[in-house]
Amino acid sequence: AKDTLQQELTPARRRFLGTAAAAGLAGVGLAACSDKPANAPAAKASAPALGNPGEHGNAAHLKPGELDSYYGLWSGGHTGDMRVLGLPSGREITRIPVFVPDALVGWGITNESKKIMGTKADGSLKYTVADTHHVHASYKDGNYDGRYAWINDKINSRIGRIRLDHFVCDKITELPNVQGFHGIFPDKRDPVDPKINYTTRVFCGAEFSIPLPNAATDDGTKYRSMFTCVDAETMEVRWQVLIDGNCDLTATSYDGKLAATNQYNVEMGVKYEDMMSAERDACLFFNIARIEEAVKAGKFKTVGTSKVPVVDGTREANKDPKTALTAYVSVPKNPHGVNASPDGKYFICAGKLSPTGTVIELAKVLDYFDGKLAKPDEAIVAEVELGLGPLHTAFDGRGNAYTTLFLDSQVVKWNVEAAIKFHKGDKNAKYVVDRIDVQYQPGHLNASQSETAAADGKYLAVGCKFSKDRFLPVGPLHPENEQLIDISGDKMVLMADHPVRGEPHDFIIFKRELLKPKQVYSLDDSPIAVKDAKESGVTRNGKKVTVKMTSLAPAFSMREFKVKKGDEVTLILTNLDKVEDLTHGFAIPNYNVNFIVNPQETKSVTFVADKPGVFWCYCTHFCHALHLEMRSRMIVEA
Ligand code: CUK
Ligand code: CUA
Ligand code: CA
Repeated sequence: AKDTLQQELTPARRRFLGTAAAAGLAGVGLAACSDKPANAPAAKASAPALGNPGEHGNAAHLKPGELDSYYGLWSGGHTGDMRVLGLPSGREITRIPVFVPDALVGWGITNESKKIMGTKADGSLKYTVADTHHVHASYKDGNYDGRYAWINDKINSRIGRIRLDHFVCDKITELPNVQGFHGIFPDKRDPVDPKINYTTRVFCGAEFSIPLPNAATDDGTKYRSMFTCVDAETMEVRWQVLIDGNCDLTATSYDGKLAATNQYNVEMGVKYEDMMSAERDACLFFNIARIEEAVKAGKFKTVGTSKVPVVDGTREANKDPKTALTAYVSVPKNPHGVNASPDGKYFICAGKLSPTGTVIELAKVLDYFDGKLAKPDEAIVAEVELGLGPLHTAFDGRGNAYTTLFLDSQVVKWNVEAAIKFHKGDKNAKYVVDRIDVQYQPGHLNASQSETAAADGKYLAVGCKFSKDRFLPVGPLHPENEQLIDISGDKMVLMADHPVRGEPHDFIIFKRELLKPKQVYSLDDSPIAVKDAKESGVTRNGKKVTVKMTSLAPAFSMREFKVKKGDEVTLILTNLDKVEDLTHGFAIPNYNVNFIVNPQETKSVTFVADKPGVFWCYCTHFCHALHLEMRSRMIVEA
């Protein structure tokens, strides 16, 4: 085995892999998703772009004590969490548990987190698996305002909200009537009220079609998909739109008037062969103001037991553009990704199975809704060849788009206005500006501030789905390779590889000044805070026992407490330490209890004291020279 490893890592072997892979490029098809060697020539990849550093040189390496200049919010994939990275260093600063339990903070253990996550009648968690793909944050005036971020769970169709003052999830909503909730995007302002220049809605696209209401029907022609609007503040579902085809990703316009989803299954097939049978699929636009008028006017139905208003967005019901709620703009074969350009003018859909990028002009989509265009497809202003397997697009704010090419293992930089000229017939318009190999097979990419009107064109992060030979081997499961590219100059320059634990998809990158997180809680943040150590004690109401406790390094307010076997114990712990970074933990052996309390934070747990004996409750989070001595005894009397 050692020999094999050695062989794998020798330069000759890598060169061989590179050439073989390059030769294999001609035959790419669906098979490129397979376990074949990476497409990008490894020999080339192993020669880093030193000697050609862009404006940022090797800024990816920060000196000890230096802080990053950007926050990155990453979806965690099927770990169900959200990751916070600092950029350009690529250092992972924290993980925010959302849909799945987390042992560090006690997510899924404390009463407060269980209430957010959702429980069954017996008090256990409703779900313990999730699959997060997309993270987007709230806007004001076209830029991030630092209030919230939202993240999707594709498995159980849940949307989670993260408060960006505390970096914690505070609400989760399960969407009714849908499966495979995938694309998510907040609006950027209200379509009608000019005073509402900030996010008030979050749009959610459902990828899978199901019988409505769900029933055991194997006839796929009866399955339908919906587009959902969630209220950004209350997190309640406002309305849904019944559509033809499916949803994949979601984008919103800067004027608040339009939202869109790319559709790869206009065929409404249940097998992939059927899903790729049509030459063109679609980018489906939603006229938000009209949809909300229809809801207000009572022109909706409901589905099953759900009370959510469902309006009709199907092709058949929306033939007259002047009253249409939806417009289906056709896009080549199984597109993936729809992204809004920072100038507010265009949505770009990548072709995935077609080597093209489609540029749709939003002003023309609005013209269509005004009856000024005969067909929605007249809003297409460019459809240009980019390379094989285009997926997602980011922007630099200087008119250039950057699209991942999954099959080519590349990022292509292209100029949008030049692409429009080329499409119009100016064959001298050179729209492809640059290409760079990435390692390997990129999915999402995003540039600093790319999803805002303040796109700054400095850094581009690329989420490579395969890392192959880029890191020390750690067994069969490889990390993902999040690469960082300097896009400040004409040529893209690869700056760094960063391994991340599987399996992030999308992420956003924004200037650190846009966030002002709090680093200490307020006692008033919790209605059950034990605000003074003197309030500590055990109170009994029949078999229900409440234990109130505080922590102040290096001691808990009660060195011991007694309960009786069979009691239902609710333990409330407030951390009275005010010092930044002074977190305590609270673990009870054999009771499956462990959680942390940050400075001035309160949490509670409820459990049945079913085992008699002495249980040393101890602090799990290193806090003080006497951290190991920071204990309390729970004495459960038989
Ligand atoms: S999807 Cu993963 S690479 Cu879920 Cu945004 Cu495109
Ligand atoms: Cu308190 Cu460790
Ligand atoms: Ca299709």
